[in-house]
Amino acid sequence: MRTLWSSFACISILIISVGNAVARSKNSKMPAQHIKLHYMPPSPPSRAVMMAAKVLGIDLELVLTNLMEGAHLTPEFLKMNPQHTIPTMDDNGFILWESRAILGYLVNAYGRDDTLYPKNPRLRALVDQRLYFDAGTLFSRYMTLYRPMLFEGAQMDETHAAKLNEAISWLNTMLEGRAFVAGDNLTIADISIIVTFTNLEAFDYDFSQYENVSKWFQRTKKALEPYGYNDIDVAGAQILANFLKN
Ligand SMILES: N[C@@H](CCC(=O)N[C@@H](CS)C(=O)NCC(=O)O)C(=O)O
Repeated sequence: MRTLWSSFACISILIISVGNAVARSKNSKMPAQHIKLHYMPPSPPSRAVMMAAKVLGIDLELVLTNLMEGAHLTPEFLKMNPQHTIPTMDDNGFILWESRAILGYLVNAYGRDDTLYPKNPRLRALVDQRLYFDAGTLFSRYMTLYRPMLFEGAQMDETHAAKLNEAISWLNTMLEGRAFVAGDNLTIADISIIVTFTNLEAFDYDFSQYENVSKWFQRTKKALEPYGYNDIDVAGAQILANFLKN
């Protein structure tokens, strides 16, 4: 496990430009200083935040936080985030963790409009419902199945796989008559949820029987392609897939 992550150890801070210059110059709401994001490339919630930042045209200062070397357990990191999780955001001293909260904050603070996270109470409630479903059910069931396989060398547990399939079937129903998970356009809920499916695809997990989900996955991939889908999401999932195979 150490070997996998140690290849990242030499990089402490990496700044990438995730904006587009035109969007940035036109948008007076852009942060005065780079927003720092403590992350690791394979971390699914970190990948969601990085893609959302790209969609918003925000430049992130990516701070590699090597979990395998305990970089999240140092006194400095724990002072910032006692829960020691990545992603953790530092926007000029404003610290926030929990990827879905970060996604909402970035749109509220820096979105040129509210498309990604609507202000309309009912539209927003649907996005929130999908985000809570993701955090509490979908991603949680994915982790229950894959954490032992990734980190303990366990075999696939069919009971846990059935529970994950049940969650995917619920998402399939939520997508009935909708192009994206909460309506007709891409929102932060799609960005949060897609990382799980990118992992499942990289792990050769078959979810093709869920037709709405399969079509949504292709549609959302296309929508996010200009915003680092391949470089951020697929590349991160591939690191995990290689880890799983080894
Ligand atoms: N619900 C959190 C999950 C964060 C999380 O568990 N991140 C993992 C890496 S993907 C982590 O930091 N693990 C280290 C730890 O919990 O000590 C989110 O969406 O941000």
